[in-house]
Amino acid sequence: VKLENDLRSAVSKRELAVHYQPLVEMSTGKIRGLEALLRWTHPELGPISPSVFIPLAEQTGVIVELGEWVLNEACRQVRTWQRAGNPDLALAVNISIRQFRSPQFASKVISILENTDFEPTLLELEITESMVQNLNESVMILGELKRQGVKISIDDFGTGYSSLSVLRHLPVDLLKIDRSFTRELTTAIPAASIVKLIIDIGHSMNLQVICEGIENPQQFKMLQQYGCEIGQGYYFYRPSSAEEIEILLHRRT
Ligand code: G
Ligand code: G
Ligand code: MN
Ligand code: NA
Repeated sequence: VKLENDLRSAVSKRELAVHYQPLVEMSTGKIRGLEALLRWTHPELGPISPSVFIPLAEQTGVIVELGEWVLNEACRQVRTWQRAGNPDLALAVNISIRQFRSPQFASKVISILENTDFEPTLLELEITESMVQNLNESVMILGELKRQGVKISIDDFGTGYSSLSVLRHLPVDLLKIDRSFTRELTTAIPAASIVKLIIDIGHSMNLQVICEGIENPQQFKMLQQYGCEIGQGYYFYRPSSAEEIEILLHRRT
């Protein structure tokens, strides 16, 4: 209960920060976008992992407020980097299920885009297959966002039970192949075959395919051969603070 209350006040106490991890164009090494990743430094306990506090925020409903804060902060920040010489820089933001299903989710996203002067086609909302429990409902929520040009990305793709049905029914733009596949890419034959298959299905549906968790040059080379166009992982860049990202972008433009 303590941690739960602390989380409620974390926003106003400025204990939260958005970090960013670059998404890299595999053929050129260019940074084509950034994934926003929330960080919480508790005043007594120190850094708390999002895999601990996101589920907590989800259970208590704080995630709705927290999610709005992240989206607003990340749009504001990335907009300044777009203005400073990276006009096509995309932003990927994780959306949790309770946030996705909260009243007015789509209209809140749209008003944040307006308030931050952020180009809708440069925003990629990351949802997971498991969030799509009710296809009709999801199609409605996503439809409103799609009409504005917002992109939809399926995070952790391949780990749910409904991958193909999600692709068949939802207006998806990007697939992010889960890092558990990348990890087994050079060691287990089924993982490599599945990754190649996902890349091919994605391309045949005109989707962009992102591979997560790339950690070494062997994985990078193999994915390049498979035709994967976007990569993310420690091999390229770790998630970093806004200050570090700013230096990185400045050096590269
Ligand atoms: O960055 P890290 O690997 O520690 O993140 C752990 C998990 O927390 C990941 O699954 C990531 O998607 C999730 N996460 C990070 N930031 C956010 C956020 O702003 N909103 C939501 N809903 N999930 C996030
Ligand atoms: O669930 P989601 O894909 O949003 O999770 C993103 C998380 O993955 C981030 O919190 C980040 O810390 C983590 N991550 C990013 N790159 C790598 C990587 O190369 N290896 C591992 N193990 N984790 C990574
Ligand atoms: Mn993600
Ligand atoms: Na993932």
